[in-house]
Amino acid sequence: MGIHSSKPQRQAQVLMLGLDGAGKTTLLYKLKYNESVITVPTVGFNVEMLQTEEKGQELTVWDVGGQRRMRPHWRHHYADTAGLVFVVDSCDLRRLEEARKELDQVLRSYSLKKTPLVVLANKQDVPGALSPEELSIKLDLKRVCGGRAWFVQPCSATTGMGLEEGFRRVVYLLKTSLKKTKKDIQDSVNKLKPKGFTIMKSGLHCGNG
Ligand SMILES: Nc1nc2c(ncn2[C@@H]2O[C@H](COP(=O)(O)OP(=O)(O)OP(=O)(O)O)[C@@H](O)[C@H]2O)c(=O)[nH]1
Ligand SMILES: [Mg+2]
Repeated sequence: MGIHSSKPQRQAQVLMLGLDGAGKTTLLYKLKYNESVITVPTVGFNVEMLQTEEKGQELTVWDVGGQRRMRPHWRHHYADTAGLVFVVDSCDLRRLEEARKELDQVLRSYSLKKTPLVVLANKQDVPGALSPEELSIKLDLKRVCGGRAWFVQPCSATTGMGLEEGFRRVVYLLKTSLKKTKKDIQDSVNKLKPKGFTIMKSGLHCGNG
């Protein structure tokens, strides 16, 4: 991640959301430049390209501000989103319910119906941080995720722990859901085949008769 190659082959848009203060901007720049930046609350968005080891797969990561007044703008980014990253402050127990509600609302959007989701359980360097298991229960992920592919990755934007793994997981889920889509298409083609042949045969039969 963060290493530029001369030949990017594939590009996917990743939308990174989460409540204000969850650590989105900190983790984006840690991942991109391996630097700990001092952030201010994001008004608007930051966008960065990340190169992955996955055969030139490039991710365009949109980090959209999470303050209350920014949240109505999230939906403007849904249309082209291939993968969703939702960042949670694993220590902010007081606002977990607010995070759950926001995530639930995002995932209800029709444009994101099948979009794979990686939840980044950030700030794991802070004592008392909830584990990924605890977070998935508190966020009610099994229910709010519906049929989509999802994964919870523990991480720390301060130390960098788990960040690359999290985005590798995004790439993996993108590939998997693509495969699934291809498989779905193949399955429907297979289902159609016998009918197609029957129709053709009967057509021929009729025509020849
Ligand atoms: N201890 C610790 N602090 C973190 C971590 N990630 C972010 N922070 C701190 O959390 C605060 C908020 O981080 P930001 O990256 O600005 O949060 P954000 O999600 O971009 O917030 P908005 O732009 O308002 O949506 C900053 O003071 C960061 O230094 C982490 O993993 N561990
Ligand atoms: Mg920010």
